[in-house]
Parts: sequence; C-alpha cells; structure tokens
Amino acid sequence: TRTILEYNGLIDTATVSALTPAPVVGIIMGSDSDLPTLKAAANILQEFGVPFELTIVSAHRTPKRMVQYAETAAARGLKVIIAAAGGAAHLPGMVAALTALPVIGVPVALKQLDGVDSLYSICQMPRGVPVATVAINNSTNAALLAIRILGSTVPQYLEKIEIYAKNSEAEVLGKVKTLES
Ligand code: RP5
Repeated sequence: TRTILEYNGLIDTATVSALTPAPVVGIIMGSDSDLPTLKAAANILQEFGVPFELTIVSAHRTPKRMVQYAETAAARGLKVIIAAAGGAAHLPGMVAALTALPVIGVPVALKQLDGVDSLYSICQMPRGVPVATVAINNSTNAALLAIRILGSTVPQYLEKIEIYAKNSEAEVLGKVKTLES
C-alpha cells in the first residue's frame, strides 16, 4: 500500500518499506460487504500498535489468490491470520489447511440465517485442521486473541492486554456506580 508521503513524492517506496514495520497480522475477508464487521478488529490492532494488513480474499471467487495468500503468509512475516466470511464460510478453514499459522475465524452474519450458517461453517472443522472461532460478528475478540497469541513472544502486547482488561473493568464498575447511586 502506498502512503500519503509517497503520493506527494516526499519519500520513495523503498524508504517506506524500510520504515514501515512489516505486518504481523493478516486480516482477510470474503467480500467487501464484510468490511464493516472487520473495522472493529482493525481499530483494536491499531490501538495496540500491531502492524497489520487488510484485504479481500474469496475462497470461491478468487481461489487461486487464496492459495497464494495462505502459502506465502508465513514467509512474508505474518504470525496470525484473521479470516472472516459469511454464509458458506469456507475461507478460514481453507486458509488453515494451507498454512501452519494460527487462523482465527470470524463468522459474518448475513440477512438470511443470522450468521448461524457462517458460525457452523467456520467452527465445525475436521480433526487436524483447527480454526479458533469467535462469536458471530465479533471481530474485536478476533483481534484481541491475535494480540494474545503475539504476546507469547512480545511481552509488551500482554501488558497492553492487561491494561485493556483493567480499563474494561473500570468502565463496568463506573456503570454500576451510576446505576446504584
Ligand atoms: C462470503 O459471501 C463473504 O464473506 C460474504 O460474507 C458473503 C456474501 O458476499 P457478497 O455477496 O456480499 O459479496 O464469501
């Protein structure tokens, strides 16, 4: 992806690649119609300072792109893949079959069946090919889980997760106080 600095001719592409940390999380989705659901994941990764990439990879419409994406992901430096899809949601499972990286599946709710079809498609994987499935449309949890996985080798991420949990606790306790006063 090109940056504003590149577009303005202020910096060349090679310099940008050297300056920009390589993405460690890949967010992929079956369609641009999934994008609103994935925004929360992107926001969390941004908030935690985790370099990530985000793109569309369709298991059914761009199968060759899916194979290429999954097979090159680890070599490109990705550590975790978040894969979202709705309906016949084959993307997370197929990507998990093509890479040894951990894959987190986000079931996206479509108008029909309320996302239950997506949830079942993603979580009912055969033995030997795991996909860590989060709740329907809950891309926030997908990002938080990805950060916890990264935290096993980058302790700063675990510290940030602890701060996030403390803030959530304070927020809820604040609401309790308001309710009870
Ligand atoms: C899946 O089909 C996508 O992940 C999306 O959730 C669903 C519908 O796609 P569109 O018809 O909106 O492009 O592959």
